[in-house]
Amino acid sequence: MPVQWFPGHMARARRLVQENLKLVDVVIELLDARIPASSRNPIIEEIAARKPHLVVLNKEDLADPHLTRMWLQWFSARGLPALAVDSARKKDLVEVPVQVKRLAENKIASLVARGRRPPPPRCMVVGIPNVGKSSFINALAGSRVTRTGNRPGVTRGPQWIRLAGEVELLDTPGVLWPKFEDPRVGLKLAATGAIKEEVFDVEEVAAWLVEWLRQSSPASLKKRYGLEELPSRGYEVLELIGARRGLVGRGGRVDLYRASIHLLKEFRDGCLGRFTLDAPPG
Ligand SMILES: Nc1nc2c(ncn2[C@@H]2O[C@H](COP(=O)(O)OP(=O)(O)OP(=O)(O)O)[C@@H](O)[C@H]2O)c(=O)[nH]1
Ligand SMILES: [Mg+2]
Repeated sequence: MPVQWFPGHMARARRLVQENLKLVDVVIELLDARIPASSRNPIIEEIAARKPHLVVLNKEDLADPHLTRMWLQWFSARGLPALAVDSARKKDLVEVPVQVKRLAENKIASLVARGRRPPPPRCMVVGIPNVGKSSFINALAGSRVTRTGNRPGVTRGPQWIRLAGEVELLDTPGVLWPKFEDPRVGLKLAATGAIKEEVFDVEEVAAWLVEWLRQSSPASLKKRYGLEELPSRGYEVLELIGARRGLVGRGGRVDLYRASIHLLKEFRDGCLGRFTLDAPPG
């Protein structure tokens, strides 16, 4: 069953991003460093291209550092300034206002040339659900000015935040798009937490992720769950994980749903290691 999630509130959020574009000088596109390609919303990408545009790979702490460096090079080779950050680490964010001001330079210069005092640059922070937009803004502001949560769909409406006269930021609700052309994009978005669990088959996504891990880093799966051998089918690996963790139901059989939830949570929390599911093209 392909993963898909584009409810009415997301269509409204997409309109909100479109409507607010004219009010802002810079668009900050937050991507998930674990899936820099799959977390790029093609609709947002098109909207953002009309303004000076900064790419931020968030949750850098959960991604493979080598692949993050490659992705940063990939973006800059395409003329897109890009930074990698962990929104819980303040020092990662010092470069953000610097880049924003640089991107807003032309506008500031034209206001100064007309004898006007330029207001702080205005930025809209956009990205998929749960990528960390509100956390990123709170970290920049140095306090909890906007609500966050470890599930998609926390921010429901737009919210302006001013950073000590330096920059103004607009927090927006997470937006996906109506159809994932490649079904693997849906699986990766579900595995990393951008899609709410009620709308996808948790066991299917966990089995896919386990197969990916078995191929990319079998040692981390074996070590985390004390397994000597890994069966080739994802569901069989999940059975072993469930048995190891005592996630059994009635009759002593492994509860595959609970094993799947457990694996997804451990992956998202970084317990298995730092992984990037998308490699830069070419
Ligand atoms: N490890 C890690 N977790 C992060 C980072 N940034 C945010 N998070 C976590 O990701 C979850 C989602 O954060 P939010 O800031 O609410 O995400 P959002 O993009 O505003 O989500 P919506 O408003 O639902 O679209 C929270 O549990 C945060 O603590 C980061 O850089 N690293
Ligand atoms: Mg939010």
